[in-house]
Amino acid sequence: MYQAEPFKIKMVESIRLLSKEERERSIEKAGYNPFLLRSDEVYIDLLTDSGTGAMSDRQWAGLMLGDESYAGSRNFYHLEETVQDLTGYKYVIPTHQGRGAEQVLFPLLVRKDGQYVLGNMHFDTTRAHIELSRAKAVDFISSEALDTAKEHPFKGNFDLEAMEKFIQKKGRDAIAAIVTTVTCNSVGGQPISMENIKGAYAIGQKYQIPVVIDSARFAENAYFIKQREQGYAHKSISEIVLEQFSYGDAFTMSAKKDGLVNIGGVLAIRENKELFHRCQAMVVPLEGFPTYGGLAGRDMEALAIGLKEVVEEDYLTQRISQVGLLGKLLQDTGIPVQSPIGGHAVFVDVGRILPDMPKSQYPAHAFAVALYVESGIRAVEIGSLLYGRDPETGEDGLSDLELLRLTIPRRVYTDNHMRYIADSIAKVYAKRDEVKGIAFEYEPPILRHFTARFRLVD
Ligand code: P70
Repeated sequence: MYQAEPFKIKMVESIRLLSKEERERSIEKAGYNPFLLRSDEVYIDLLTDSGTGAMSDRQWAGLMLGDESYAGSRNFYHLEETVQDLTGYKYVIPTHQGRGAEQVLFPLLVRKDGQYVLGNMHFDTTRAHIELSRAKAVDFISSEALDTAKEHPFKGNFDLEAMEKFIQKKGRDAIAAIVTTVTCNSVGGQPISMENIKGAYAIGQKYQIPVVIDSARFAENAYFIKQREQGYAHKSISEIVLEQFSYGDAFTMSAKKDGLVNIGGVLAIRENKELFHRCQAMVVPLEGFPTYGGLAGRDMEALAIGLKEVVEEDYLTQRISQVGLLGKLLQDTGIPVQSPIGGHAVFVDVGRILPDMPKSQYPAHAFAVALYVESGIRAVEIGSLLYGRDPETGEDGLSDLELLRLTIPRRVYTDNHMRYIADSIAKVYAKRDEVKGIAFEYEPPILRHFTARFRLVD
């Protein structure tokens, strides 16, 4: 039985496809970096699912209930209560977005320079905050994730054995924290099983290492657990979410994803009052007074409502199946994608499409440039460009995978848009021999992909 969207559309926003000549001029002006395009130059924007979703009528109504008091806003208490109910965490601090929570928490967890933070796979801003705190981020993603053709229900899982061996080798004092990222963004929005989340926490407990859950896409992960993990089919999403969070000591959340808001974040501590007090002290100079943390009262209200909507199963079914539809359309035309399809995006394996292009010419980014020129679609590279250089050796081209992420905003595009996207990718794929590599004109020292400029190479 086909399931249609559990919403109808009350307001629309026009989008326009520029001519091919205009698109060529736009991308050249943007230094061949899709991040530097103006959004008016983009027809379908698949750069990110972060802050790009559509709010519901209830959330828009919530904006009108904003209490903009500097201290003690009623919207803070609504948010606090909602987060406590959803996650079981006692201490809740709003932040302006996910990285706001990271910049408060990580420097407090790293006790001395050169400590390690271990993760299934850290996302780029998380990695940056770990490095800014003078620690080193190490990934222990399961080997299945790196073979995009291999079907596995939980490709976001840690290789727990390898992580535990690393802890034993370095000694527990060398480890600042374990970060469990749900879903695992960098390998394709791939879920991590409850068993594995629990296993990472058990290791944390055994060696007394704090476990932080990077929870940007917590509801999508819970949905996959319900679908795929034995023993969860009959549980509600809220029950699964609560259990997921129980295997952590703190969490950071970019609420711009599963919070269903355009801006916002959360830092929460389960029960460590002392850590909470240290976070509270740091949030004041970095983000704002602890009852607003960089958000307007109205933003906190919209977030409290969004966090209730995102665990509705009808919503998640449509969300995950729309991403799945795009993935299936691509698979049906023989385009290699990370399989099974993840929660928030389809990841095209450009490494397999352009096997002869050197990593130093950033094949997935080159494909993104060609896709924009072909169709006005903006996608984003998740590969060697985003990965960056080794901070010690300066070595480049280090990513195991060269992926192009087609990130689907929540409640924004229709299935017809998915069909247009699939057709456009197929067109570039058919002409893949003509895709030109790229080289730096300007390379920023940190998080280089956001602001770099390039030229095409033959
Ligand atoms: C994305 C964005 C943000 C993110 C995340 C995880 C698992 C923390 C954060 C930081 C970033 C991005 C990437 C490419 C293009 C545009 C934006 N992810 N943890 O799209 O949260 O952005 O709120 O500070 O995925 O994946 P925040």
